[in-house]
Amino acid sequence: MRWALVLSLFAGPLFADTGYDAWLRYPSSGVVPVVTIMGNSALLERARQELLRGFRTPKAQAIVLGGAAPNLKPDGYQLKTTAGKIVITGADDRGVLYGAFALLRKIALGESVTTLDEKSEPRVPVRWVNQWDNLDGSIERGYGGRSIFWDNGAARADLKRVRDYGRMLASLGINGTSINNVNVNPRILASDFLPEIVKIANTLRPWGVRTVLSVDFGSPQKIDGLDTFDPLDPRVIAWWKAKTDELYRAVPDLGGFIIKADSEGRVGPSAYGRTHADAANVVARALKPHGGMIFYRGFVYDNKMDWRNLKNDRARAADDNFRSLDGKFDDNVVIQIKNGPIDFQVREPISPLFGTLAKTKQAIELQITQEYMGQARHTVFLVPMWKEALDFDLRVGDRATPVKSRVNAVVGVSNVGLDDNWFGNHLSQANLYGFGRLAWNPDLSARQIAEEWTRLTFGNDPKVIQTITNIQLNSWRTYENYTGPLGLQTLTDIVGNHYGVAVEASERNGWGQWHRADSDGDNRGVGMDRTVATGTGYIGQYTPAVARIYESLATCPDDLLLFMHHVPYTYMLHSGKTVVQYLYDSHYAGADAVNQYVRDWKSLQGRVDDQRYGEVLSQLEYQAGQAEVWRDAVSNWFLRASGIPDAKGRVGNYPGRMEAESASLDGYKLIDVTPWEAASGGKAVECTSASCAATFRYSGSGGVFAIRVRYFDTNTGVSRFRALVANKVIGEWAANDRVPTRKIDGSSSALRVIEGVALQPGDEIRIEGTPDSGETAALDYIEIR
Ligand code: GCV
Repeated sequence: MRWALVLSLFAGPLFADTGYDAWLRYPSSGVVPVVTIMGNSALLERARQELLRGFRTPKAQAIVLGGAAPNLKPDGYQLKTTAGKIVITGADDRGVLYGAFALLRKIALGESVTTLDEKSEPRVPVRWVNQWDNLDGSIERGYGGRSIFWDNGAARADLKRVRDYGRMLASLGINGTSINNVNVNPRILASDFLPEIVKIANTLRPWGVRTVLSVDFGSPQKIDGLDTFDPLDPRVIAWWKAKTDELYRAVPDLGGFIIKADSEGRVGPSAYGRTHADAANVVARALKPHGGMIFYRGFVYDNKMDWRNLKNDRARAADDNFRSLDGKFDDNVVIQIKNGPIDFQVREPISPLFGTLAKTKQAIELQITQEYMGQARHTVFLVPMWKEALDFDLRVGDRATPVKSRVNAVVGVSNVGLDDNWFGNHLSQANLYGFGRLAWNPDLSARQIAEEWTRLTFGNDPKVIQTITNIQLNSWRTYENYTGPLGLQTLTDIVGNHYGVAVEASERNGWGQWHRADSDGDNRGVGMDRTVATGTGYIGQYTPAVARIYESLATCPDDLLLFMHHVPYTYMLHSGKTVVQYLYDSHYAGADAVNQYVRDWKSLQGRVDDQRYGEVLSQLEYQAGQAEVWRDAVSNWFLRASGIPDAKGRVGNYPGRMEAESASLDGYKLIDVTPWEAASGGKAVECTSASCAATFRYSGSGGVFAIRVRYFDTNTGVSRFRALVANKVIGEWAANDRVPTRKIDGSSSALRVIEGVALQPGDEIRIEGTPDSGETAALDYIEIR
């Protein structure tokens, strides 16, 4: 037993690791420091404990914690070595805690701490995350398991995960989190619910993380039965004041509220013909005496727009709604604006509202949870995208105006859950890390953040650092390449799970995520005309210098072309390719890149602990299979729409592929798949009896091949599959993946690769499927490579 323990300590990275510790991994050898605290607070105590837990040097090091560092913004810290002691001072105790984490980061990164003399302070005072957790324990757009805060309508009995989340947030300098969904259950403000909030706030407080509540604007009516929630009604004004006072008596450091109003079915001031300023200010005035803030979301739009009207445009909504209100908000109101004008698509331009609002506080809202970005089943490192947003030059007054210079707060929708690794994917943790680091210092480079995260999370082996950093840094472009390049937005099921491919799901409905790809008529082409000259006029919402760039085809960047303009499929890009050929090429490049990630990751076997090695490998292999579905679906869809073949002859030609519908079927029945592009040839076969089989005859030459089986894995049951060649079993598997669909579609399409199969001409390849609980062991094709 004892030897097993000793061995496991020396086994390097090969032991099992659930990923729970994220980037907070500390050396196991070295001497514990002698830590003295100057002062007395829970925050200082946390800082001390953290140093005792993680600070290790060859000789005992004295560390002094506390005391004010002059001339620092709130939360800032100073690290200084004086007379052999490391002294951590701060603008406040929270700053000292952040200084302790900064010191630990230095140690973990192998930096010298012998002659420290540095200060650091955050760019913005408010660095919050939002959680979209429902009180029943589910999370809207959460991909890492159920809520760490709530279960069955109350605070979770065991709040250990909340404590550990607070620690993770503090390690990044994040100083607040909302704890419930912006699509609010009004009960959050019921008086008898308050003790539940208190439990969570008490757990987060020692980490300097303020609790924030999402509140429903109709609360006065929904909670206390007032017959109105009109923001100008004196009874409503009094209600907000009394409710806020009550909350602050129980949670004196509450950060404030978030409100989503008049958006996606939430009630708002429009019910009484009032403005968003009326709505925000009534709540702001209740918060003001307590130092609380209201984050009022700029995400206001009409989701029932007439798609036939080519002048309608959801992208205009935020600016249209808030432009005339600039200067009318109280000073503790912050307009929380998503980075792009639509909704966290794979690529969007910056929201013009950042340039428009000049007399109103604003926050940039980024999405850490990967809603339209592969839902943590795909690795997509979002820091490069956020950097582009924060660095975007709005040219206000024709002067350099990066977005990061306009915002007073940075907010990220995080949605961690109960999964051991918090997000459902080890590599997705880098997004929370990167968010926190950028919120503190938006000037850090994406590479620096990726490298830092990799070293803290996977260790200092140069090959590991280089491989993981490269995957991360290229992953956004890769994902864009196979899901929605040139500003098309993510070509997913936008009225459903926002995950799998469904090219037309965004069209012909009121949600306004249109890409206007036409297959006939005079307008045959693709993209949404948002120009001032002939389109929706959206481009005119930018400052003149930015508008000029987007308005002209000559200067509009290729990456956003189809967001801004409607062009023929044959339109020549700056890159020298036609639009349609670029669509084909980028999809092949994207799918190839993910296959390369799999190979790259395999080169890390033995250099990364076995558990995370295996889990990331499965994730990347799955992603590679999904990238091919996307590739084939989108390129076939555009082949049909444009009628223009792929100059490289790939689209529609799949050597070695044999469709299930042309196999000899025993029990399997032919079905049409919706959307058609989600299955090869638009068709699949499914089994509605006890078991079925599809038999293919191999007619190629003899050799050793990989057999790739494309099947469907829904979330209704666990079907089983068996593959046989000449009656010998070559593979068996269960369709038990975690996917967000009950349907046979792009989200459930899955790939099984069986390597090293010897085939002779005439061999029978047989796939047997056994359905389970409504999952029909459906098959799309097999491919021999
Ligand atoms: C919480 C998108 C998401 C919704 C989300 C909304 C918002 O529409 O799909 O799940 O609601 O944005 O940000 O409010």
